[in-house]
Amino acid sequence: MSTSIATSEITEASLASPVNEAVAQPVQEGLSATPKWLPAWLFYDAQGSRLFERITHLPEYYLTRTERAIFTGYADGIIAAAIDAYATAGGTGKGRLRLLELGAGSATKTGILLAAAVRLQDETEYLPIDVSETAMEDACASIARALTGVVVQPQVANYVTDELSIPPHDGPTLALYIGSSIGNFAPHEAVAILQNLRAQMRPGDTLLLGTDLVKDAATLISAYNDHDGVTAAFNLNVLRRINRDLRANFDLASFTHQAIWNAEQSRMEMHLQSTKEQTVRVGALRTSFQFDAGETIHTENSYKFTKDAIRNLFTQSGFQAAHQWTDEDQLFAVTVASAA
Ligand code: AVI
Repeated sequence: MSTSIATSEITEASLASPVNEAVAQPVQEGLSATPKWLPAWLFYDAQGSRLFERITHLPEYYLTRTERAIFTGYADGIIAAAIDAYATAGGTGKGRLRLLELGAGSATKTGILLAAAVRLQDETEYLPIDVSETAMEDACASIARALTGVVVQPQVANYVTDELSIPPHDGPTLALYIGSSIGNFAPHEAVAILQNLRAQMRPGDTLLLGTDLVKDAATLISAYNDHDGVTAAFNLNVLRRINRDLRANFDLASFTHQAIWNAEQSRMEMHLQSTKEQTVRVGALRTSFQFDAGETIHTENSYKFTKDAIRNLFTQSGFQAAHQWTDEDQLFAVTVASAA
């Protein structure tokens, strides 16, 4: 080992704040792989979450406004479907319908369904489950501000990696998994998430799943490659996060955003492409990663569903589709399924 390398390692180590292992491990694994990849959850630091919020307002990103419009148009029917499914399954609990949500909801979309539940039964329990305490606090505060009659009982838990533990309830539960969040998981992971939820449900409980539908490639690609470059900034922000969390020296100007429709896998893919041959140092890992000109890092999959694929997903995870609502352009589907 040369003196200069030893010195730089000591300097990096001694300047180091404690290494964020949750970030270090997947970055080490993903950037050592061929082709290189990074997990999509790395997008969501404070800046990434702000950029995602901006994406949801972009004209090209039809997903959020379309799902919201379906909720606005059919909220009463959605709540009625959940209550009916409980009665049909012979549920005898005396309690009111409660809403549970995988992920911390925002007042806007979840609030539409909560408001419908409150209209029907005066008071509604709402149990958001999210890994981020901060996201949960923000969501609970905005729900509480926007709606009276909602009793919020947040739970901090990772519903992807850990077994869920949902408090018992003497009445029906409607679990929300909305916003096309299921689409960011590989098919086997999506089944595992829904099975985890199903294991905690009782006969007559229901799941409301929001899924983006397969459509023409041009519409999909522009939703993930908007004119103003907000999605590009969101994608590139993952490198900024690694620079900060792991003391790396990614030059963001030498990577470009790519959005690709993979028809065979039925998914939009996001990648970051290196514009030149370069070496990137990741101080906290004491490793450098080599990039060829044109080499890519695969940063996200966003699966798009046909109606058959939605039905299959439910069947594989122990649910049965009961009602489905879509917009008139068939962009997005909201399906209520009962625990089979
Ligand atoms: C959070 N998720 C459902 C978004 C999606 O559409 O897959 C994340 C996103 N990626 C690029 N734009 C939005």
